Amino acid sequence: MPGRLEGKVAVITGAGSGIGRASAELFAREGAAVAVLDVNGDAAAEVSDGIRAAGQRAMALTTDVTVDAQVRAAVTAVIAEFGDISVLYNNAGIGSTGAVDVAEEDDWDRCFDINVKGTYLCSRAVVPSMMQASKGSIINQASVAALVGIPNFAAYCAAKGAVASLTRSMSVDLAPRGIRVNAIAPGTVYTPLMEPMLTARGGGDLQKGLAITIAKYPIGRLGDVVDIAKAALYLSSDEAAFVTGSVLSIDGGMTTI
Ligand code: 1HS
Repeated sequence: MPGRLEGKVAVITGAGSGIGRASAELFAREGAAVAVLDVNGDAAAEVSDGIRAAGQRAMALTTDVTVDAQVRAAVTAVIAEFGDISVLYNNAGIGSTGAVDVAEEDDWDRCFDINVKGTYLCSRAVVPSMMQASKGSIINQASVAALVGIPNFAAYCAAKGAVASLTRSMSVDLAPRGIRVNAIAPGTVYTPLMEPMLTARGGGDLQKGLAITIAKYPIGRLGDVVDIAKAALYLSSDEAAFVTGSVLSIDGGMTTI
């Protein structure tokens, strides 16, 4: 049976770990040639090597999504290796904690640089390739923090809100060119990105922070990286041909209460 992404070329940022890694592995199993981008080149190489060892197609690129020259070089390398890009998953992200009165300016800037500017730079670099093919799917990683207020997350809420708004803006501009643009708004997924926040929430106790956080989720657990990867797979695939401009909550009901 053909895979759901057969014939597609997918670029995934922040794919050396967490949701990005799970998505890279899932997309490759579903037939995509996957470019694994990460600022941590060793992590990207490990993910790419694993995919190739399983007999699927992948390449690794060391890429800081906030540096335009690196982003452009990566996109050029992917097109040279695999051809025009069909899917871009702007997954690379960083957390930032602190209410507005204590949020550090450096953290604020870094949060916006990676989460928002990185999404812009990668999209800008990839869109010409998608226009060439008159089709494509871009998925931006928003968050439940784009939809509801999360205590002590001022910069993060603001940045993810910007990602959701950018998604809607991109979707109207790019729809006439055959390019769909959607965002995923995950609830908390247990990844390395989340550990400092969970530990802080638990007053220095990771397990306590986890328990406090799980209590916010009607479904009774946090997300798993695969929960989010499956949503990204759907949005990447032709099954989502009529879906653009959406912000898809994958959050165990967290934003309903
Ligand atoms: C990090 C991820 O985007 C979720 S933001 C924190 C939400 S919650 O788990 O504190 O309800």
